[in-house]
Amino acid sequence: MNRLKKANIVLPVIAVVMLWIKTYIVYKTSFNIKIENFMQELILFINPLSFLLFIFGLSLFFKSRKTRNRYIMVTGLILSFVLYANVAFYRFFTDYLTLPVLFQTNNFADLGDSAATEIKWYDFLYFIDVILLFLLTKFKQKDVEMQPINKVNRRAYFLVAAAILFLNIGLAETERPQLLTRTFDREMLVKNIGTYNYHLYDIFLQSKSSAQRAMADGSELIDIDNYIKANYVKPNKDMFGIAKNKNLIVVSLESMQNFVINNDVYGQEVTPFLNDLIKDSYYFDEFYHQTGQGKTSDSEFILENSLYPLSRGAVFFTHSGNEYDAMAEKLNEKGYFTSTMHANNKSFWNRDIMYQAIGYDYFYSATDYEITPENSVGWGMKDMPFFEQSVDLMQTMKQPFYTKMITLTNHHPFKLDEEDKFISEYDSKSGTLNRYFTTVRYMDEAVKEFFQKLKDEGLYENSIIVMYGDHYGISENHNEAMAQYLGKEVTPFVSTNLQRVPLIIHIPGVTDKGKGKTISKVSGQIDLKPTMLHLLGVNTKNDIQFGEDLFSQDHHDFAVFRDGSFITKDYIYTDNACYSKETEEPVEESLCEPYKEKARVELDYSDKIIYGDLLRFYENREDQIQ
Ligand code: GP9
Ligand code: MN
Repeated sequence: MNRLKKANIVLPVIAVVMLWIKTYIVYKTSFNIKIENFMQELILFINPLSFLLFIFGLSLFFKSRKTRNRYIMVTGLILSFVLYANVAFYRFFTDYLTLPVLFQTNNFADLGDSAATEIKWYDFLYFIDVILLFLLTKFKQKDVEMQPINKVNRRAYFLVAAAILFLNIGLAETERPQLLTRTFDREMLVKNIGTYNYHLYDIFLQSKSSAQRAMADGSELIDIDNYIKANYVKPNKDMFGIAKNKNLIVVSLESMQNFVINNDVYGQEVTPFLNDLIKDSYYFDEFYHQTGQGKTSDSEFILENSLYPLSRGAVFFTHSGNEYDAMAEKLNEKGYFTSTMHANNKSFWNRDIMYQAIGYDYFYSATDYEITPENSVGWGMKDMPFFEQSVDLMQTMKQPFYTKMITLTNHHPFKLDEEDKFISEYDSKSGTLNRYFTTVRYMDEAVKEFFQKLKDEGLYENSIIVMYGDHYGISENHNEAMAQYLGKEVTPFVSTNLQRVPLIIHIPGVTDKGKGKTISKVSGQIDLKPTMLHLLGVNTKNDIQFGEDLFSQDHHDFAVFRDGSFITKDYIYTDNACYSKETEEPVEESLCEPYKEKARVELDYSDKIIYGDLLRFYENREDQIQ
């Protein structure tokens, strides 16, 4: 009778250690992961470990040695292949693979081609551990039945794996707060939770949205379409097409809130240039940002689509494979060259992928700019060189063009080099708020130089310039300091008002030379798409959109936030209370009641469109009608 051979954990542990060390070496040699301190290095080092322990640990349950060895071999081979596929992809795209990228059929041909050209003769080294494993198991080919490792040891093994996982996540959370909900940058994810966990997370996101998409059949669109048609407001005849065939330059002003406009710090103006510019522009002083966790990317999403962002996660990340009917795409059809300009890593917020769905012709990202340590601060390239180099790039664009520029310097933690400080800091307990004024002031100066350069290069006359704040810069954590600055308590009412961001529409020949106007309509980023398209003379009557043209005489005073709060002409509804704008005090909730339903319906319809990818059906329907 065959004696049961005692299973040991030597082989799985060898497999784990080899793949672990290999992954770390690959991180250091094949990816360009920026490490700023010892803690980040430590996180990077341990991050492949927990996943590998779990996956190879499953081999402890096998009874047949042959099956167990085969499982270890195949697992090692698959993981090595995944790692290697990322390396090949990274060589070309400086980015990590995602499932949608792999399965987007129109991408696939290009991807395959470019990845293939990146394969090198020495790439077998990426499989060196698998080769070693193969040799190790080859000597023990004969199958024997094994006594599976006992329960206590097994439990200890998985406890260690779990402990490492929690340690990893704990360290990552302190180093990068709200990693999974807030920052959807693949580099950050790989750096903090490791390449294997990152792929698991990606699979999770993908299956969630696939399920919702699969269940949708387009019938939901009928109600939505009816609602939108019923609420459509006609453009203003005098404004429609006023900037026809002009270039459209949109500037996203990072973290720019409206309260700094026409305001000062100890007598020093915070935005001297913008204060002058608004006299030569249409300036909207009751305009709100409507972003959620996707921050800048949400503002881009709203602007392009006139749809609301999602309540969880960044739609740029979760629904980049959807069909959209974006402004860029519509302008492409009208013969515009469309692009975005942002001197940051192109995968941040999944922009490189989402921008394809939005339909830009080109994305000018970090690699298109000359970025040096001298012209960078904080998050990256400073706004002044960014604007300067961007105008140079604009001169190479085919006209008319639409470009959206995303500034960066006025980003938390609002750090500046000494030479870029034009005013002194504020003095409160919040360093964040204190510095905020100085970076806003820097941005103002950068915009001033930008306008000058547009004029010098002859681009100004033939363009319209739209500038808007993307989202708040000072969160509620700084309420105490904010109260000190504003000279009043930051109640929920005041907090809602602080979500105003500036919207400035500058039309040379129309608004300049003092012909501007301050327009006080309650409005939000959702209104940008129809407003801008109508100025360029592009119809939006058949578009699925929740915004309204800001110049329309029928525009409704209304803005909804992602959390269901809203603002009307007379009321603010927030934190389950209705406030009068006149008295700033809570009033009977029934006064807000009529608008509650509208807020709920709009957010709900918008979510349905995104989760169900409903615009793919809309397009079809339109084709059939034509
Ligand atoms: C990064 C920039 C800032 O590319 O858009 O993003 P944010 O943190 O403001 O969303
Ligand atoms: Mn931002």
